[in-house]
Amino acid sequence: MGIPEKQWAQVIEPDNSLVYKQIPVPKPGPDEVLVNIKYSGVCHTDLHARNGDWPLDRKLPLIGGHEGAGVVVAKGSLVGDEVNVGENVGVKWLNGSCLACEFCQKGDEPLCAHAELSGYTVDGTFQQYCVAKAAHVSKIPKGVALDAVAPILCAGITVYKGLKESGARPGQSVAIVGAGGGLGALAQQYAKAMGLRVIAIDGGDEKKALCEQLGAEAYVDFTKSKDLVHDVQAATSDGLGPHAVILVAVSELPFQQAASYVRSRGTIVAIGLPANAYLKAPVFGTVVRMINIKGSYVGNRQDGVEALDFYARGLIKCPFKTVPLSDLPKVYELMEQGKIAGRYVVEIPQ
Ligand code: 8ID
Ligand code: ZN
Ligand code: ZN
Repeated sequence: MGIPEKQWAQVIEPDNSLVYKQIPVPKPGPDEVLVNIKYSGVCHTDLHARNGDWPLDRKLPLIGGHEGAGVVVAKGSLVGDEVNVGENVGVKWLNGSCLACEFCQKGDEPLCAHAELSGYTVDGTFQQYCVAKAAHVSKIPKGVALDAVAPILCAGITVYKGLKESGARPGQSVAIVGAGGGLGALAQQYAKAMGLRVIAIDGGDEKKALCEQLGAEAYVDFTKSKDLVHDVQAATSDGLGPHAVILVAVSELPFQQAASYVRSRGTIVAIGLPANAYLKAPVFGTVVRMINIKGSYVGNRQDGVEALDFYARGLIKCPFKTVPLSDLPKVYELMEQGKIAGRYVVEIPQ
């Protein structure tokens, strides 16, 4: 089947409006592949990119999307046998990096100063044909369904990395803040697969039902709790609070609360990126309780391999809803209202 000249895409215009239209199919450069995207997850980062609310310049006009699962249909002259036409691959947030700086050499390529970001600094996966650096696409094992695996490519890798960064050990407890959202739902599944005990924090009964289905041992509703710090600590078996806190909410308040309920010597991992927000913790309590506060940003290529391997082994089961690419504005609307339990995946027309 030939590669067409034109394709459908959701384009963010310079005035931030989203227009579904036909555009030319891009051509891969020498070190790139062209991927026929079949499905793409919709991450809250895509909404930040649409709204332009981060202190980081975006390409405009821009095609968003960075949880793309599809098939390689062409590759550049410098791409060897590591990726071949016909193989299933994932296009992630990290579209490419220099591979030569200290961070890249040490496997910290998300920190590369020359990193290209899918759906942010380069066009992403809300189009039929997407270009990505061959070195950075994730191989998707044959037999893995491309719709269900799509959310792993950002949400899955990111929370898996964040859980590793937390240092929490099997048998210990982890609070997941924003547990009913896209990252949070997957964080619960990875945490369980890693032998951790989950306290889910989110709002509303739909998210409560989802968290219980995903295996959380406790659910704290931030919209109903009169004393969130007490309720989170009380949810641990000895009342001393969770060993780790994974912050994947998109509001500032939980980033200010976590230091009050985390266990002494515990670790708070900030992953969510609410606009204009600050982390806050009392110096006294942080010192005398030896609290560790850190950030975690997506994952490197090996984190991707490992997160996909957990998935391929059937350890990560997460519900998702599928809608056509043309319905992307509706997904953003629901996301803005905090009404999405789990993830939406858009089906790309073929
Ligand atoms: O590498 C990274 N650090 C990375 C990677 C991918 C995504 C960071 N992110 C960022 C996104 O840009 C976004 O800011 O993580 C954040 C979460 O992305 P998401 O999971 O895709 O968003 P969502 O599906 O909308 O879920 C957010 C959840 O937070 C809950 C909401 O109810 C929703 O379920 N929430 C909010 I808003 N306030 C809360 C609160 N006070 C809360 N949950 C608990 N307490
Ligand atoms: Zn993302
Ligand atoms: Zn680099």
